[in-house]
Amino acid sequence: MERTFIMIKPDGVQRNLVGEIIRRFESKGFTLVGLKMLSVSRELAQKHYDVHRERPFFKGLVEFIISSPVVAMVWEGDGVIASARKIIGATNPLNSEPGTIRGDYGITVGRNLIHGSDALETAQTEISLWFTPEELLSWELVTKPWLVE
Ligand code: DAT
Ligand code: MG
Repeated sequence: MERTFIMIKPDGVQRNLVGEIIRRFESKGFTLVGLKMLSVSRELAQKHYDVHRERPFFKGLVEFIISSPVVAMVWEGDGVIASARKIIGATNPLNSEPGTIRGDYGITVGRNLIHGSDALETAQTEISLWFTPEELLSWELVTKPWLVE
């Protein structure tokens, strides 16, 4: 079953949007299989954003992610990776559609509230970077027959 890594960034936590953000993935019908709050180490932040290492915003991005606690999650379901990206919205919140998390709550790219894996391979890499296998649960929603045929 497909899984994706989602992180509520420090701004999402500080702005009391943890419940609202989790609600959107829950209401959609995806299954939460891992959840933890943590202060991110510089090393983890740098590894997570390694693809952006050469970009001018890299240093500021790492400082931001380690500045205050985050909520890290793994969500499961058919098509969850692409669907979560739609729920999250475009990278720059000024371009994100209303109804998306970034579109509803953000105005600047450096404070865009949430991270979501962008493809199957990055999802797998990110999940194993942030969670141990023991921290991930395999379970089935009792409502599943009412969500999928
Ligand atoms: P996304 O988070 O939508 O996958 P990304 O992977 O291109 O976007 O970039 C990772 C994060 O880096 C993004 O959420 C916010 C920050 N970022 C991206 N482009 C930026 C820019 N031009 N200026 C400042 N921060 C930027
Ligand atoms: Mg990205």
